[in-house]
Amino acid sequence: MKKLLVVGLLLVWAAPASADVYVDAVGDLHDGTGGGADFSGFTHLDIAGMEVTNDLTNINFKFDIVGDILATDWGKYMIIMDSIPGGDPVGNGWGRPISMDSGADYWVGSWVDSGDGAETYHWDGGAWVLDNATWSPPSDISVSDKTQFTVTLTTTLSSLGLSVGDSFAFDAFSSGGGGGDGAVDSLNNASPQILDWGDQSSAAEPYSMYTVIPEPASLALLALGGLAMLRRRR
Ligand SMILES: [Ca+2]
Ligand SMILES: [Ca+2]
Repeated sequence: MKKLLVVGLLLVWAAPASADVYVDAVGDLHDGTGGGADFSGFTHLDIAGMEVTNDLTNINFKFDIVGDILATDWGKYMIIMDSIPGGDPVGNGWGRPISMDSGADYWVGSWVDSGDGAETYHWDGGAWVLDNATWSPPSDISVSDKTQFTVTLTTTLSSLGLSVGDSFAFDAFSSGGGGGDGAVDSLNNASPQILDWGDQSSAAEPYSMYTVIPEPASLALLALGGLAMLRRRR
């Protein structure tokens, strides 16, 4: 029994944090061919992928970006979510020309300039409501990590109406600082999402999906419990 316990504890300790990884094309910003804007030099707006993780309290969205977001720091990074029936099929929390045809319920917007910051919104059936903002503490959401090529947003599950076992559909975008700037890149779309700054676009389908998991440590402890029971049966 003691040996099994030790093995079980080592498994808990060695278990890597699991992450759901989403991959986007690199170099998929419109280059101006045939008109519109040439975004191709804005590699800090080129999303390479995203990793999503959660524990029992928080959910983390880590954007992987092709270009250096420290050297060029005006990028805006956003997430649109459909987690419950209904929602807004035409807009989002920031009033950007970005939508989700299935009906958006939550919106996360962030910026890596001006000292970094982020906000969460929910659709209340008639309007978008700001729930959390880093500029108005206490805030559930934060820019929890930023490196040359990543920005990680952490917020509470409850701020997005989520509990363990819930699934939601989402897309993630990059954009510029203008209030009318659209989705220059979409995580879900391997082709250029828009041709010019102000173009309207919808979250690309098929949507990315994420299911809120029980804490990995809890799973490991459950496995440990199973081992102990097997041992007892013998
Ligand atoms: Ca991309
Ligand atoms: Ca894309």
